[in-house]
Amino acid sequence: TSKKLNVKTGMDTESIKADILSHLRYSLATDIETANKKEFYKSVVLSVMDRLHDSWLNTQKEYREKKTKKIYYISMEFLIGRLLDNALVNLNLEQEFRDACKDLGYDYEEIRDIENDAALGNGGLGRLAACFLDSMATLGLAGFGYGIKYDYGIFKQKIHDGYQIERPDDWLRFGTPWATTRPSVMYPVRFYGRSVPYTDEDGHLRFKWENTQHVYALANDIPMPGFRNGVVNNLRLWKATSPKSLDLTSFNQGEYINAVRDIELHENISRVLYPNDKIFVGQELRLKQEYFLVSSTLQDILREYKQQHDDLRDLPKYVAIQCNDTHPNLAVPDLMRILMDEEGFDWETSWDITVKTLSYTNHTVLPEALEKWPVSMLRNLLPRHLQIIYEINKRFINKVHEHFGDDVNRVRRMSIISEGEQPSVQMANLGIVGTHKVNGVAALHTDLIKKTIFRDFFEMYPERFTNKTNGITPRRWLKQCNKPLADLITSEIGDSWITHLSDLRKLDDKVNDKKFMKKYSDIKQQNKERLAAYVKENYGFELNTKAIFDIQIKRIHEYKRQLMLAIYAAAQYNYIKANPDAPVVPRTIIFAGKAAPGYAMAKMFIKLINSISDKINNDPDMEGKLQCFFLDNYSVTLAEQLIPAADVSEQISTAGMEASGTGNMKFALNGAVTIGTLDGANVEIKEEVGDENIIIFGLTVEGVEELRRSGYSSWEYYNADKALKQVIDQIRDGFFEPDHPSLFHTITNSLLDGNDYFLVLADYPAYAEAQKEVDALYSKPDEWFKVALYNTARVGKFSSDRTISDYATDIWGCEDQLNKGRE
Ligand code: 26R
Repeated sequence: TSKKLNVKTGMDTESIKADILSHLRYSLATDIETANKKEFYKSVVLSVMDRLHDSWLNTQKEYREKKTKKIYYISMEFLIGRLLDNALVNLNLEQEFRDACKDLGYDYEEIRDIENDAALGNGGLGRLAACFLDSMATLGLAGFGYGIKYDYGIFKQKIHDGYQIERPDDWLRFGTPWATTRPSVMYPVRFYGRSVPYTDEDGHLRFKWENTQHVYALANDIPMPGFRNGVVNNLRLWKATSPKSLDLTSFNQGEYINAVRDIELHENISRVLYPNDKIFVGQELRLKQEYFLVSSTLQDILREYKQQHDDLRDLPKYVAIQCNDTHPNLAVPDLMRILMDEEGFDWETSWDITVKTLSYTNHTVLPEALEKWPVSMLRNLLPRHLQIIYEINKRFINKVHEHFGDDVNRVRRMSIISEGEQPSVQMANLGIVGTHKVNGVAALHTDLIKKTIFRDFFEMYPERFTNKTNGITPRRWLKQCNKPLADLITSEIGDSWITHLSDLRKLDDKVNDKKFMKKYSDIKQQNKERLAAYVKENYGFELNTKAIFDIQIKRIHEYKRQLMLAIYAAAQYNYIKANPDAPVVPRTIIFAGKAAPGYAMAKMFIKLINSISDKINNDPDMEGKLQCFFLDNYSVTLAEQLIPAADVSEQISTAGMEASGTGNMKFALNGAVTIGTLDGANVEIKEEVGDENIIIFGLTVEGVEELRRSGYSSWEYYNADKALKQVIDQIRDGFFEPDHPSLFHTITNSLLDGNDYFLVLADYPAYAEAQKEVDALYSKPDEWFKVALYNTARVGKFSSDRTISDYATDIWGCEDQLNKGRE
């Protein structure tokens, strides 16, 4: 072509090709003839980065120049997954890069699949943070993500002989071209030492934190582009590095070698993501990670602030800091410490600034997940912070007395410090007392925290509590992962839905449009076949694409009740064996999910699912009727394959235990029918799609309470339901594991002698009935796909754009930024 190439920023295929070739040669010292796929992938990403840099710099410059209020989202987890597709969708350069790859001899899909997931999270909380970054950029909010650049993300899961085994997730082995290290942005983070009182010039008592040890936090930035709006926000991930100034001159050779070897000890802080989901384990390294994140982030926020403003008393006017769960709640005492010890403010002024700047999101009511750091550990690691926490608590307890009078039990419940054998700091209480807004993540969840775990606090500070129902980004969870459906929708109603998801309501009218409905159902079939090919290729299983694809994917946890679906699978097996000639609606049940490495019961569930799967899949009588699979190593990328292919979405937690769920939203958007309990956001999904378009079963929160109060006995349910009893007996007696018949006794004991805390048996009969409804509906394809379409059309509320707008308006005080960003 005669057009002049603009190698670094040209948006045409020829410029992009030239840039890829230039990166191969000048960034990677290879060329198109000798490069391997990984190198080609790297050059592609570097070429994408070139096309982000101007917008990235301009966006940040504009925020500075206009003194825009900045929103800091602090999170120990960002489960962002792959970035290439997302960047290209947002830049609107998918076709150009596809063509460029093709012209250079590569298949785009093949290159895309080189990328390792950035799996810096456990599950819902981390993925939510990633969706929020996408929405903040798309809305044009000055949003900044702050987290840790773990060398190892969530472990890789393999299955050996049916058991989960864990392998390190070495995602950075070949580096990542998405992260830019910023040597100019580095802060010391201090630990240990002691708090020393002194009197300042004005005669005030003050404290210095002395004799500390320190590590450095080094900034690594990942660009977060908005959807086709020229905005590129920043995700800053801190990497721990050792202090540079080791005094090596006094060392002999042995000490020198040891000193260099010890560098690695400092770097251990950002080595690995803790793989616990909802179980608090009070390890010092984890506490170090949390303070490492908080300290470096606050230093960065305040340095940036001081470059643009001169009075820290205006901090809440220009800065909002959101803590993702209690994990970053040391921000409360750390900001107090900075304002008092380093900036010289008095307590009251510091407190006012701190509370008005910070807010905190609660993501679970499970008591075992609440962080309680031993006072002894804090005293050792962060003595000045502990001292401040004690002072916060003292002043707070006085307020409690003022508010409620002498109510010792209430004071004990509300105290930030819990006394007893092992005094500890209740991080949730600290978060409520030290911030101006506390939010739950779905309407039901917010009601529950007000009535249960935070009841006393709600009575004292009702205006502090607010609901922000979770959401998901429609860019990744429809436009990217389900291109055929996205294209069909756009051809019918235009593409405004990508940023205004409620516009999907326009599809409501299409239920009677036969031609449209044919296309809609064909796409589901096509997605099922695409998934089948993927599963064949990656797992070796042959999925029956004529069957209902019935999918449960999420962390393995007792309260999520994977066991209930496993029991249903076994019961179906028994039914088909006993009624070989009876008609059945074919089903393919698919599980995926990781168990925390220390969670024995969850790991046993995986083994059980695999044993039941083996039984089913190896029995010729099941052919064409029933299949069951556990897909190992669940990830964001695997979810992107599974969700568009799902017919049925399993959302079957014990009512009151799933704070929100976000997978439920992704499935509904992609036209799967939910079978679920009235828990978390399922309640709101039902309100949106209508009662006829979701299959709800089982105990409600009130029902659960009532049943427990009146004396639940799982034995009664076991004896009352023959099919259920048969399966439990089979599990107990080794039917699924003949070589080790007692293997699953931990499971059956917890169901029977342990009285089934999660009420699997209580809900099972209703669940089995609901599954019959699924079969009946699926047998009438026209009706089935109407229901499916109503799901796609009516879940616009669950766009994370809506969630973020609500945070912006009710918590962050930056609603003025919303309309600008939308253009
Ligand atoms: C510190 C440790 C005990 C811990 C690790 C991880 C505590 C909590 C978590 C993560 C949690 C609680 C989590 O992921 N919660 C989920 O948050 C989602 C987003 O709000 C919800 O959709 C989901 O229901 C909830 O379980």
